[in-house]
Amino acid sequence: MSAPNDIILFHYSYSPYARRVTWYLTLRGIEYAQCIQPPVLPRNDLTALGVNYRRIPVMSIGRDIYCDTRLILQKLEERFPNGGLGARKDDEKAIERLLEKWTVETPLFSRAAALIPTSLPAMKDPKFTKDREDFSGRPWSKDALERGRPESVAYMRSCFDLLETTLLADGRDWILKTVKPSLADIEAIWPFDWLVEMKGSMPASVVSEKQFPKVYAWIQRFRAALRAAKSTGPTPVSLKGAEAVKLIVSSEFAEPNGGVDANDPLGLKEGMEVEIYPTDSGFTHRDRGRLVTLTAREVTVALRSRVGDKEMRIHVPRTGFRVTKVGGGPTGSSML
Ligand SMILES: N[C@@H](CCC(=O)N[C@@H](CS)C(=O)NCC(=O)O)C(=O)O
Repeated sequence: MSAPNDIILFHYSYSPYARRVTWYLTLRGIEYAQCIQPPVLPRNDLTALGVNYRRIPVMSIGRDIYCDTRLILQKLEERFPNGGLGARKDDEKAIERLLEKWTVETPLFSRAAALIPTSLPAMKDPKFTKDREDFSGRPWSKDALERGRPESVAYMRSCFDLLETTLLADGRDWILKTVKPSLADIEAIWPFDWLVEMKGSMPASVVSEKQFPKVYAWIQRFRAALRAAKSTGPTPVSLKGAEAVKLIVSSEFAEPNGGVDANDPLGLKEGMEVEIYPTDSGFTHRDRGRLVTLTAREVTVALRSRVGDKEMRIHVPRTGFRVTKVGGGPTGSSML
């Protein structure tokens, strides 16, 4: 077994974040391997690689491990520049990046997630709810979820409205008036597609095809484009955990280190022992290693895999993650 293009995506199929990446790969026809993960911890395959980060998806290219879809999509755009889906003009790039920030970095997705019907089997499974308590750092309560629902419906309605009355208002097929879906469509569509697919997430009297015909039609077009790309494109190679781990630890690095910016506001130095972790959720799962890259857009630490004792490099985006020097010091604490 091998991984086409050395890419292995660790995910589970109903992760809306993972779909951002699988859709991108499908629309581009890029071959890859996948290693399906359980929806709750433990995730032994990632642990074997030395990865503590607990969110999904994670992508490896050789011994470089990329966390967070913002960084994963950027890396794929750079690694496969011919036929990339990213915008070319500055104002279009701005729309694309602002859409990424809107859907990934604002409360939008947690509002969407608050609309998961509490009648879904997973929501009644104590293993799942306990796992998500640990993830969010907040106690799980069906009553609190039900009480918060009307506010979240109102929040999401305003998001549907924004798309209906601005970006899609003139009847265009795709956000940047492209002939096919572009990265801007992926950046925008994923939470909306997820909610529309999830029966019972929103009352039809408030959010439906009737109130938001352009958003619903855009979602249908996007799904059709994906179906078409899937029917002609490559099927991902499925790897078992042990196979994926073996392939990764015996491969090379995909890219050189990016260096540590001497001007970075944190004042950290190359080679320092640091911890990296997300600031919004899953923050108790930290990766500790030697700082090898610190730039305006990325942080990378080198650590060793548990299986095979090989150096691995864990990459995360520069924003939405905290980097702290092990043992304290100037960056060892924060109020946030
Ligand atoms: N900002 C992250 C968010 C990823 C995220 O929150 N993923 C969800 C799955 S959709 C997750 O990891 N949930 C907890 C889990 O699966 O352990 C990204 O863009 O990749």
